[in-house]
Amino acid sequence: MVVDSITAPSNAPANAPEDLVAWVAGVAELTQPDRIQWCDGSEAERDRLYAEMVDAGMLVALNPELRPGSYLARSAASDVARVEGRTYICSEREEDAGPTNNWAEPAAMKRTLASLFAGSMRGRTMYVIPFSMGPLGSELSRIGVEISDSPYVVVNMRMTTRMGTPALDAIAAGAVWVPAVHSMGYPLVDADGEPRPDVAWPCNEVKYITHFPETHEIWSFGSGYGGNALLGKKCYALRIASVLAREEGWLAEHMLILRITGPDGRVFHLTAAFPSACGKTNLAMLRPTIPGWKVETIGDDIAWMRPGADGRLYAINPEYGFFGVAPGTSEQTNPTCLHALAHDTIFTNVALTDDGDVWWEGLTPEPPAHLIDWEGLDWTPGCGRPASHPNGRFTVQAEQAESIAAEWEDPTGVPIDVILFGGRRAHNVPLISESYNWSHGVFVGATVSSEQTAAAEGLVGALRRDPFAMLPFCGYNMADYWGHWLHMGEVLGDAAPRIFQVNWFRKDESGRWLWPGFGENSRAIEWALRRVAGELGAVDAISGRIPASGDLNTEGIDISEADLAALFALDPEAWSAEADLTEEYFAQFGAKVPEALKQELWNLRERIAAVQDAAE
Ligand code: TSX
Ligand code: MN
Repeated sequence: MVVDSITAPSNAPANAPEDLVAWVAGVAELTQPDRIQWCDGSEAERDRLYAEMVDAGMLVALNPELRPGSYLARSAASDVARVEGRTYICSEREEDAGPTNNWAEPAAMKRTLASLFAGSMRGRTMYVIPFSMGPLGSELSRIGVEISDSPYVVVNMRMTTRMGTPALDAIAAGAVWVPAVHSMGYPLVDADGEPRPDVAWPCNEVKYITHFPETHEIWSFGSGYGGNALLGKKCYALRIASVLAREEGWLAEHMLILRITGPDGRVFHLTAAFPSACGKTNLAMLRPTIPGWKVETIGDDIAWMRPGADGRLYAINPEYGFFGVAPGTSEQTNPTCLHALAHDTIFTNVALTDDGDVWWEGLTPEPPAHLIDWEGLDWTPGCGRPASHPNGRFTVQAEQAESIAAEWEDPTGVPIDVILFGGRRAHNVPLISESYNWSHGVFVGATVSSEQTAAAEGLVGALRRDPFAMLPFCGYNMADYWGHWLHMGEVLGDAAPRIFQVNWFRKDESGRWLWPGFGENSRAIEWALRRVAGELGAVDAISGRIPASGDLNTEGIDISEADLAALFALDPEAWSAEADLTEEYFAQFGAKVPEALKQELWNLRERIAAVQDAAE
């Protein structure tokens, strides 16, 4: 389905509705591509694109014996991550974007975009990519159409969303769809209109990742990387979906989803929100070390949740694949993930081995003697540069994970029992504690933080807040989002999931990890599930309810009584200082901070004071 003239948008599939065809024609008129290709999502289409990209030098085909069906892309050094500084929420009113988002007036941003997109696809193919976030036909799913001039985007969208003809058929049957326009911003003509050659990773110095929450539109210019370009993921499934969710009474969250079966066969479902660099994908593919427990994966990044007919909260994973950070993934940290990457995987910005396979920091204790690094340069172990970019990625279909649950595509979703909020905290926050009630849980989610670990992040040890792990992903005012969570608690009532705070990263004074983490985290999860099952009591503490002595299952691990006590130690002075920081943090949201969260801060101070009084 390729035509040579944009004057013939009739190359659209016969069932493409008029409004879709007109939108595609309008974007083509603006961006002036040489060709339009409507993507059907087939393997033949994918293989044709792979071959074209290998020919053009945009992809390296990996050794089919070692890594069948797999490819390596190397991006431009200037285009290696999401660009939060260039990400905008363009609501009519600035206060609806809130203090944690960049805001631009929608009409002004549309003018800026119109000039950037004008002619931006000259010399290129414009791909029309219909996709479904969530299983086709599910009440919880949503359709989108991305237009992109990047074939890399097409093959990645095919693995991370349900892309192609079935999504177009849903539109033809009347489904509402979100328009999402993407251009790398590198037309194959120069400023004088003369043809110019392509490059291995086209992009533009100028980047804009823009969202229009009132009209439910996405426009992204200048980057070909990850969440900047695969618009179904962060742009749609989080930023726009968070807006839709508030309008319609559901939740679009930056959470993994797990299915857990206990020794007695009882099944639980859990979602968990963590800021970056906390090992979310590792938890999504957890191998429990405690006998009799089984963990299966439903999703590793995003959960869409809605009250079901029985009043409980049901979750789907809107994605079809994983787009995860490769460095640090190993047989030790996440064997399930590593095995999923054995074939049919796209790697981006990792190193190439001499035998045509991939390597990244952390994959093996010893690096190979020679590599081609993520920038395409010769690399040897002593050279002083990392071989892969720290944000180097894999793209793989979820079904390739051996841990994937049979229910992961269930259109009704799975009923959620437990929600975890985690951060990376060397001090203060215990291994696990249970929220006193829903509004306390929302307070915990709203105040989640990680300690900064690198000077580049700011003051080392300072708290970086990442409320609900949604700081860069909420499509509207963060304080209004907290209000929506409080509202959902009222809707759910007694059927609401129980909320827990976890911290795998606590250290002693000498900087030693107090908790072994990884598969052993199943012990903390077991405690949470046994609480939900009503099998265990708990001890009221400053942060919430913590395990009574002996209730956390430590059978089979070597952990001293002193370390165990230190994992749950709660210092009232340190918590008092943290409460002061929380008050300052809330102040930036002004009058929008919900009363219930101010009350929770008050309650926290009361619990701290009670401990201090008892000590006197
Ligand atoms: O992913 C991690 N998880 C969650 C696993 C399900 N990581 C890696 C974080 C970077 C992405 C962790 N690192 C975890 C963890 O639970 N815990 C730690 C800290 C840690 C690191 C190494 C050890 C112990 C703790 N090693 C030994 O004790 C030998
Ligand atoms: Mn994420």
